[in-house]
Amino acid sequence: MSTDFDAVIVGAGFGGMYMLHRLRQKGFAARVIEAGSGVGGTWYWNRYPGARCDVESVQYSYQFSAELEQEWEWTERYATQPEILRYANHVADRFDLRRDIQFETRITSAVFDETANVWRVETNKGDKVAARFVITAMGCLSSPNTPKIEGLADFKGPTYHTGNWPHDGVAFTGKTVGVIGTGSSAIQSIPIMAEQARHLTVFQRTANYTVPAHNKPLDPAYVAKVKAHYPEMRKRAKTKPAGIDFVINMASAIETPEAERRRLFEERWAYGGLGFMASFSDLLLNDESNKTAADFVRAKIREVVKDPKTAEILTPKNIIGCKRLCVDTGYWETFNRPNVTLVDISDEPIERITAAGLRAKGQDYAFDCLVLATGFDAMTGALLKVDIRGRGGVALKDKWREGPKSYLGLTVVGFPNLFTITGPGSPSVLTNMLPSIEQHVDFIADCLEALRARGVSVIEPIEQAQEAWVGQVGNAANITLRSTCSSWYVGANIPGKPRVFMPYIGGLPAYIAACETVVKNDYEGFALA
Ligand code: NA7
Repeated sequence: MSTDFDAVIVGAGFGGMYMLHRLRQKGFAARVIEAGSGVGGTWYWNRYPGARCDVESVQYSYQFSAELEQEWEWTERYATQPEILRYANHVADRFDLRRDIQFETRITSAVFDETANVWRVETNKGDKVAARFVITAMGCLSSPNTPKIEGLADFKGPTYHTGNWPHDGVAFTGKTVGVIGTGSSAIQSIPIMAEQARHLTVFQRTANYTVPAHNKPLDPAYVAKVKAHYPEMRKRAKTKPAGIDFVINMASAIETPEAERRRLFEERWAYGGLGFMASFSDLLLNDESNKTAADFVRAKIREVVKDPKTAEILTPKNIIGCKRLCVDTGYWETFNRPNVTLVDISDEPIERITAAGLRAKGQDYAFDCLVLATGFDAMTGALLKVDIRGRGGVALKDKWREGPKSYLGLTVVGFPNLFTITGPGSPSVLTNMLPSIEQHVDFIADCLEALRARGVSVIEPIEQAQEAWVGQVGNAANITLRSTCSSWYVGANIPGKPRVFMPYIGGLPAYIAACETVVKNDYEGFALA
């Protein structure tokens, strides 16, 4: 049966762009379908003030092309959203990707035709495309979560979601603003919105931990050094669980004498960034060790925030690093400003949104603009918005009713020739996304090449292999404290979503080794036909 393309790739973020490039290199015909009008995925949509990557720019970048690494100049330790988007556009131009990307088009359905062994893909623009493979590159945090708060449509002012921000920006100057949420997006945007707005009211359901970024312009001498040693740095990063090249102190927090422990925390705090959680190796393994880090950060909040009552509300009660740790610039300091009010809504949900603002705990709050910094239906949200049907017409959303199950986070039983880049069951959001994406893309491209060489047209995981992998993902999650709190990692932010720890927490090196073993053993765990 002839097809329009060997592969349809869904999404033109970093995953989709590199997938297209690799497939072209191997002589496959591919079409990328992208909802936005440009490339960049996460960095195309998340344009809220202060949006930045919390992995350092020299590490959050592609490594497949040495020329690209050498020619691109990052300007700050943590790149801003506009800079990352410029980078994505540069990559698209440099590798001439746009001619195979269909923009402003959403895939509505992908149905596997078992008689012809092809995927039949339909879009909201009326396209009907047949392809041997469907490869999703839809991002893990790309389906914004708009909470079902009563009266949301009644608000008379503009409502913005951080994950789908207006492209022309928003002028808050002279305005009063209400923000719901205190996750990473809020923590990055609140300090900037507070500088612009006449008054900012922050509605906090759960206090969050954040570590200072200590962002700064990159020193040209440092950049030159990185450029001279990129391959070594990338190689080292792949030996680290998070795929980020920072030093992990292998000592136990609780077994380290208090003065020394404090010195090490202070050192990491002064350096800034996510490496704080690598101060000791057991911070996410036992409560007592975790408490040493949590208490350290709690004390920092009390040092910074002048009003003791506000400091108390801002102080997280849960485990540090259980919800994703945030990285900030001036977050807690912002609550010392006279034009910022913090409202604790931890004990009672917001009653309703009103025409003038919102009502919480029996009190009315008025503001001109409402910002929903309420996160995403993570990891499965974007995938399940598409009507994906495998063998027997079974829908993926039914197959995953009890939570996502996959083989290697890449493939699903009953869904032949479907690959999910950074899908649930892969390290993805627990790692530096760029190397994780590249590893997935390389795996898929090599797999398609191997299938073509053997004249195989259908690949599908075997139930037993999938079950074993799901077991491994679950066992890894059970060892850490990370699976114990109500985070988006377990789907707890979306009412009704099954509680399953979705990413693989065994670390990037173990994951890469598992994939390599599968390939070495002739695509072990897959049925090839
Ligand atoms: P997050 O981290 O999911 O944060 C969402 C925030 O919104 C969080 O504080 C939530 O409180 C809050 N929220 C969500 N729904 C409600 C309702 N109904 N009422 C009050 N508060 C609510 O999303 P972000 O966009 O900040 O960050 C996502 C990731 O992007 C981040 O981890 C980085 O990887 C980059 P909760 O904590 O659920 O009580």
